[in-house]
Amino acid sequence: LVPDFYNEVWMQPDFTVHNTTPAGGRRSVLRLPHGEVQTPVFMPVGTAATVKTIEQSVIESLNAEIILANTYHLYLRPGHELIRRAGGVHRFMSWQRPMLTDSGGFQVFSLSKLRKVTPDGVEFRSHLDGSKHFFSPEHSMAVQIALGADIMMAFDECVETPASWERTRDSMGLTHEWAARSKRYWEEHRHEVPWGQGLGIREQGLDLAPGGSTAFGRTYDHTRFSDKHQLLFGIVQGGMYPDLRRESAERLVEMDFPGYAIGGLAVGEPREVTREMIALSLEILPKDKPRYVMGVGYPDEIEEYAKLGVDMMDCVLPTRAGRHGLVFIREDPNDRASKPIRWNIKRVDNAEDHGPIDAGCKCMVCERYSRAYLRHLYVSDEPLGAMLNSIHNVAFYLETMTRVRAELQAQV
Ligand code: PRF
Ligand code: ZN
Repeated sequence: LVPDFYNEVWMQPDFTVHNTTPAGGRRSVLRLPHGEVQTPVFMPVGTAATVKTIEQSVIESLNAEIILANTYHLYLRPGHELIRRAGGVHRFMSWQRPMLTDSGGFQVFSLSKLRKVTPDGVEFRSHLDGSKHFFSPEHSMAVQIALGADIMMAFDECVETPASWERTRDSMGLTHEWAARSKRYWEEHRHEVPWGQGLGIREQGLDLAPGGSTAFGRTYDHTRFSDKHQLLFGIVQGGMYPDLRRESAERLVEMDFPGYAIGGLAVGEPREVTREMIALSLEILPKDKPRYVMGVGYPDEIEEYAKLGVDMMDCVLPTRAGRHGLVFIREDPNDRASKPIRWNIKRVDNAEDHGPIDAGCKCMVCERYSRAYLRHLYVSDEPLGAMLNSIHNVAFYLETMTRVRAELQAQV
C-alpha cells in the first residue's frame, strides 16, 4: 500500500540542530506539516481549541508558532467526529500554524471523576455532566488522528506525587505498554488524518485550484501538507525516582518515537527535583530528536530548562494568571534578562499609574494601555481585562524564548 522508502521517512522528525552549547542547550528548527517551529519554543495552551480569551489572529501577531489543544476536552465537547467533519482542528478553529494535542492521559487523571484504571485503559466520568467514558491508548490515538494536530502524544498515566517506588514502577510499566500500543495504532491508522477533507468550503464552490480553498476570504493551501503526516511523541514517566526515570527514558528510546516528552513533573515537587529529573532524562533521550517537558513553568524555569536542552514546553500559567489579574514583569524593565516578577494588577498603587504594565515590554498591550486602565478593567470585572492581561503574559513568555534562542545561537 505504502512504498518502503516512505515507511522509513514518516517515522523521522524533520528536525535540524543548528547550535549546541556546552551545557547541552540547543538552537534548532522543527519542520511540521503546518509550518516551521524555531526551538526552544513555548507553546501557549489552547485546551478547548482556544487560547483562553485570545483570538487567533492576535495569537499569530504575537508570533506564537505552535499551540496545544487537549484531546480530553475536545472529545467531550464538541466531539472529535464533529471536528473530523470540519476537516480537523486547524480548520475548525481557523489556526493554520502547527498544533500539538495532549493525549488525555493527564487530564483524565486531573479533571475527571471516579476513574477506574485497568491494563486496557481508563474508565472515567466526565467533569462536565458525569457521563461515563472509556479511554484506551487506541481510542486516544483515534481521537487525536481525527483532530489532526501536527504532533500527537502517547496515552500515559501521570502518577500522583508523592507515590511509593513500587506504585511508581507499576504505573510506569503501564505507561510503557500504552506507549507501544499508541505507536502501533498510529502506524496502522496514520492515513486517516482529515487534513484537506473538511465539509463546507468545497460545497460552497469556494475551492481554488489546485488544492487550495478560500474560507471566508482566507486561503487554505492543502497541497502544502498533503504529503506530510502527524508525528507521535512518547512520554517518559518514572515519578521522582532517578532509576525509574532512566529506565523509562531507555524503554521509550528502544521503542523509537519521532520525539520524546518528559511527563509527570511540575506536580508539586520542589524545583530542584524537577530540574534533576529533566537533566537525567535528557542524558538518555536522543540528541537528534525534539524533547518536550510537559506543563512547565514560571518564566525563569522555562529559560533554565531550555538552556539544559529542552526544545518544547507548554504551560497554562500565562493565560490562567492573566485571567486572575496577575501579570509578569521584569524586576528591571530595561534588562529583559532580569528576574521575572508576578505583579498583581488590582493593587491600589496601580489605580493612578498611567504607565504600562512593563515599561520594557514591546507587546501591543504595553504599547497602548496603562496599569490604571487595566486595574479598572479587572476591578470592574470587564472581559477585556482578562484578555489584555493574557495577551501581555503570552507575549512575555514568547519574548523570553526569543531571547533564549538568540543566546543559544550565539554561544559556542
Ligand atoms: N502527561 C501528559 N500530559 C501532561 C503531563 C503528563 O505527565 C503533565 C505533567 N506536568 C502535564 N501535561 N500526557
Ligand atoms: Zn506587554
